[in-house]
Amino acid sequence: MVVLTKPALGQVSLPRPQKPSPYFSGIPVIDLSEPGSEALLVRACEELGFFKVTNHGIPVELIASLEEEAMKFFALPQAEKERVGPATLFGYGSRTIGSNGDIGWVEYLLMQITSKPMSLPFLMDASASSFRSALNEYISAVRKLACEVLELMADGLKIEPRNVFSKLVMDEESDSVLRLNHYPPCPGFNGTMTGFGEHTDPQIISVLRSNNIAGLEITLRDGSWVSVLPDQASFFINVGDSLQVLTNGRFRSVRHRVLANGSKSRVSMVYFGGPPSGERLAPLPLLMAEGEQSLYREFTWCEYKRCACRTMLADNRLGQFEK
Ligand code: GA4
Repeated sequence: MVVLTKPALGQVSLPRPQKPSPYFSGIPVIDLSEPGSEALLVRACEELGFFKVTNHGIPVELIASLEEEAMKFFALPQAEKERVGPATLFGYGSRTIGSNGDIGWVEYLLMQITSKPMSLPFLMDASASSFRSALNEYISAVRKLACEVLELMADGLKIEPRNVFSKLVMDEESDSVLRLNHYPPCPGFNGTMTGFGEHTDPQIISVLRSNNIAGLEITLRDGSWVSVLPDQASFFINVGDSLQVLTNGRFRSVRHRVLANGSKSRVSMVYFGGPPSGERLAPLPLLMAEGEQSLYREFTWCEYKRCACRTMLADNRLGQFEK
C-alpha cells in the first residue's frame, strides 16, 4: 500500500530565485488632498491598474500598531502559529498559497472581514485583545479609504451615483479579506526568492501598505516587469479583476508579484475589497458607448471566487469569462 503523506512545510521545495526588475519611476501618485485628482486616477487605472495614494488621512500610529502586532504574531514559535492554520482559506499559512500547489517564501494570516468586528477566536492569549483592536481600527480606516478612492473613480469616469463601485465594498454582505504577509529574509541568497508568485487580484480593489522593504513588482502594458519603490507612509492601490469587468476592460487589473529580500523582512498588510457573494458582475451599462459589446459573460462573485479557488496563482482567471 502506498501512503501519501503531506510534506512538512520545511520540506516544501522552494521557488526558484529571481532577479529583481529595474525600479519604475512612473508609478502615478494621487494626492488625496488635492482637488481634481480624479482624472489622474482614472488615467492610472486605465494605463497601469496601479497607483500610489498620499495624504490619505490614515494616522501613522494606527498603521504602526497593526504592523507591530503582526510582527509579534510572526515572531511566535512555529508550532504556535500553526495552531491557527494551515489556511485552507482563512487562518495562518506558510509557504503554501491557495490549495493548488503554489508556494512562496512567505507566511501570512488571511482573515475574512465581516460586518461584525474581528473576534480572532484563534488567538487565545492576552495579546489577542491588542491585535484585535488594531485590526478592527485598521480595517475600518482602510475600507473608508477604498471607498473614497472608488468614489473618485466614479467621479473621474463621470458616472452617477458616485457610490456605484463603493457600495459593493461597503455592503454589509461584502466579501472582503485582510491579508497580513511576512516575507522573511532568505539567508544564503544574494538575489531574491519568489515571495508571492505573479497573479491578478480577483476582487474589486486592493489597498496595500508595506514597510520600507522592496519586493513588489508589477507588469507594464507591454508585459515587462518593474519594481515598485516601497513607501511605508503611503498606500498602493490595485485594480482587481472585478473592476476590470465592471468597466468592460477600461480599467486594467494589474498583474503583480513579490520577491522576498535576501536579508530583510518585508511586511505587508493588504485589504481586498470584494462584492457580496451573490453580486452579478457585468460591465456597467453607464460605461458602455453606443453599440459597445460586453467583453465578458455575466457571472456572480461567488462563481468567480469558486473559479479562483480551482486555479493557480498565475492563471488567467478572467479568460474563462471572456465572450
Ligand atoms: C490573490 C489575492 C488574495 O491574496 C487572495 C488570494 C487567494 C488565496 O491566497 O487563497 C488565491 C489568489 C488570491 C488568487 C488565485 C487563488 C486564490 C490563491 C490562489 C492560488 C486571498 C484572493 O482572494 O485571491
